Amino acid sequence: MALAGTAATPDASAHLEEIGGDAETGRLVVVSNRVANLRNTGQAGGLAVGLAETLKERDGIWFGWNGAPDGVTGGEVQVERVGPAEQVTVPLSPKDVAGYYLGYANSVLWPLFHYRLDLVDYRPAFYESYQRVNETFARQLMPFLKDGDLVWVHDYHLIPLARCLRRAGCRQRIGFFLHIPFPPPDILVASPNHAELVEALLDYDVIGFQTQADAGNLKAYLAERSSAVQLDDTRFRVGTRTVTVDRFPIGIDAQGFAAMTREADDEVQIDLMRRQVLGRRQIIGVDRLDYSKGLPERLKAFDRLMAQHPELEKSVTYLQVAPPTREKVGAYGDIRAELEALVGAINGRLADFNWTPIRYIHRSVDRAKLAPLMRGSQVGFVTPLRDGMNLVAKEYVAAQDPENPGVLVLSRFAGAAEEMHEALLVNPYDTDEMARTLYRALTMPLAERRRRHEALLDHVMRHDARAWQEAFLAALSGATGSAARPQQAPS
Ligand code: GDG
Repeated sequence: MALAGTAATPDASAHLEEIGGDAETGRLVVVSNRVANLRNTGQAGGLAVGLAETLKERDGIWFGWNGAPDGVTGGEVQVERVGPAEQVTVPLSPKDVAGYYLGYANSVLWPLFHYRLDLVDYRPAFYESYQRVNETFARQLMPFLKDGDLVWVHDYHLIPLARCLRRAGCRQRIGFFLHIPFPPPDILVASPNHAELVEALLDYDVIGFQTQADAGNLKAYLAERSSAVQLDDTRFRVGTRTVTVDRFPIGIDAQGFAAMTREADDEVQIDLMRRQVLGRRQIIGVDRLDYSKGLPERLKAFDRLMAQHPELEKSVTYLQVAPPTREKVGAYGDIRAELEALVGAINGRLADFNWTPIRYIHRSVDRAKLAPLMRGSQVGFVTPLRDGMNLVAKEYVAAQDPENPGVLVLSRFAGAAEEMHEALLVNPYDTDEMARTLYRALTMPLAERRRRHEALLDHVMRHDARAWQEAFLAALSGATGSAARPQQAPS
């Protein structure tokens, strides 16, 4: 068992026993669709950095797809040793990249779980591919598992993995963490596979969600449509086993991100000084270009702000970083076209020779630049239509100067809103409210900014990536579900 950020000190085994891991082997086995590069985590976000550090410090495995679109499903497994950890990657065929990854995961589950039934592109062949890949991953992972391992599976790509592992004879504790929202029963049942998906989830010992609301949605489904018996707030009896359903809100490497703002990037500093000389404030948004992030709604709100407050012209700019993602899925091309048309229309109407109101970057920006860019922005504009958590909201808070902090404007429909009460919460569908709130953020007195930021920063620092991992792994270590599991013959 391994904990984030804990060095392999001589007393580590005592700590492992304390939380119920097996000190002899007790490894952590992380499984996710893509494997973070354990050699270079500099560009990665919170999850990859946190888990990679954990695995590098202690024995462990990270297993997943190698990311290439042209392999053979079930083909040769690559094992790379990085310190005490192993990075294990497997290939997928073009047919399964299309069916499992672009298809079922990103054209069915992603829109469905983000409440976007209008964008679900359901095809039976996608589901077959999804099942086939999960079965193949399970078969390829089995030889790497040792007694006492804790297996931690991540995200919607791999919901059936525990079921497939159990069928292959796996008796280790297996936990699942869903990074994205889990919808209410009325939405979930629109999927032809809802019953199989939930049954497969129940093969995990711990099912973790970002929020109380998400955990509540699974509990509501179980109450309405399953024979699982609720034992207490978080535990269910499923046949002879006990399954834990709980919230484990993900955090960021808050110290690390704050430290990045102190390593001044020359270009960012020059940009900041230029804005200071011109008396310009900046609103910043940082999101993968995804329809769940509410980007057109944000642009419309900025446009409305400018229409209502013409005095802000030339004194406020909006910087939106939106790197490309999943471009082979049709809905992503549509959102890009919509966004680019809006940016062009608003800039064309409002810009002057010496002022571009919206700066839109459709490329990935270096992480070392993102942190100081956030610090130099007076408003963090984070308004997804639906989001599991949203790490950018936490990064923006961690990046601020506590003496003169900016203001976080946050969607009510981001998981982060369940925790970040001192942000200015908005409904991302309400353009007027968003425009009013942007104005309030831009004109907020220093004392109120400091009061709000202090509370937010305290929360982000205390509930960081390490705390998240520790909480999840403690729950998984303590899980009794698999102990009561009857031995299953390998199929
Ligand atoms: C999923 C869930 C949940 C963004 N642009 C650039 C860049 N980023 C970084 C951000 C942040 C990460 O990517 C995005 O994380 P989010 O949480 O905002 O969103 P998703 O990618 O949708 O993540 C989400 C998360 O999983 C974790 O559980 O919070 O709800 O949807 O770290 O800073 N990084 C760099 N350049 C960019 O241009 N380097």
